[in-house]
Amino acid sequence: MSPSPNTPARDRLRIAIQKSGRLADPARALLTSCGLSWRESRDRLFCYGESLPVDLLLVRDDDIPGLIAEGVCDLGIVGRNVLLEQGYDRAAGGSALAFREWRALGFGGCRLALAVPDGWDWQGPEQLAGKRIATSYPASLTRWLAEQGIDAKVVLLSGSVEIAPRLGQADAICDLVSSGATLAANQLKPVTTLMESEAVLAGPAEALDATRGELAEMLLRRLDGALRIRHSKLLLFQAPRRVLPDLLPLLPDAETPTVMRLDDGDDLALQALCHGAVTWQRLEELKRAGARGLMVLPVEGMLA
Ligand code: PRT
Ligand code: ZN
Repeated sequence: MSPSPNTPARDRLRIAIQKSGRLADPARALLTSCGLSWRESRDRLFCYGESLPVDLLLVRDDDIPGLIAEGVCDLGIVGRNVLLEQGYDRAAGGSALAFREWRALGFGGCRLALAVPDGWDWQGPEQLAGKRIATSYPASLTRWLAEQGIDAKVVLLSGSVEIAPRLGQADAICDLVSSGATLAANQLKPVTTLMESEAVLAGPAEALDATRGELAEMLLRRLDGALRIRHSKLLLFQAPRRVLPDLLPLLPDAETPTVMRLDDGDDLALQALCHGAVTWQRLEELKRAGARGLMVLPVEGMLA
């Protein structure tokens, strides 16, 4: 949905993130790593961007898709589970999809799973026919049940879904799981995954206007760089040219290394950006294969 014609054009980008909760700190840290900084307002609901015209709105995660749909915010960081749930809900109500996932962000990982009491001899989804399933994700569950061709009753609960079977409110549940400890503590076992989730950058389904579109593109470029180097290290070392065929297989996660010749001899200086863990064991393997002067450096930023 476009903002109403009476809304004055905004030339600052506005990003909604969770005010408090699991995604609040990592979302802010990620945006900070993209070079954003803010002057905090006293109520801490709105943070004015200082380094760039990019402001933050601190809200409940459930409000983020709607804020994007209404054009109040341009982007948001929210769990895919929330974004899809609200998308399915809007689709079921006949609304066009006004928001979509722009990037997966690699934190806040969890899954929306169906869980049944430990004592169930789980044979498959058809066992759910005629049963009551408690969930805070009715649209996702309803859609999945329809795909499976199962007629079950969806019991909507806003919280404490895990205790519903013990309270006799439901026969099974559909809820978010990460470690599985909460399910186990409630004598439940996960049997099927409906959706894999993580924090995502959400944005409007349609393009932003020119000014905010350019800001969003710049942010995406920085974000892609930040995500790419999140677990990366720069590896510097020297080696005789003849051992290269032994060294390169030890760097399967590295981008094509930069190779420089040292003097006129056979010696090379190499630098490789490794996207996996550069452990002591790996350094020792490289040394055994003929590398020397191995140095591992953190990577602060990257712009492709
Ligand atoms: O106040 P607000 O509405 O903003 O926050 P909220 O309470 O709705 O959300 P919050 O902060 O709990 O979670 C935000 C997002 O984190 C979710 O939408 C998911 O995308 C993501 N996330 C990742 C999780 C979990 N992991 C998770 N484990 N959200 C909830 N849980 C619950 C899970 O359902 C279980 O009850 O945490 C409990 C512990 O999980 P186990 O499996 O480790 O025991
Ligand atoms: Zn919430």
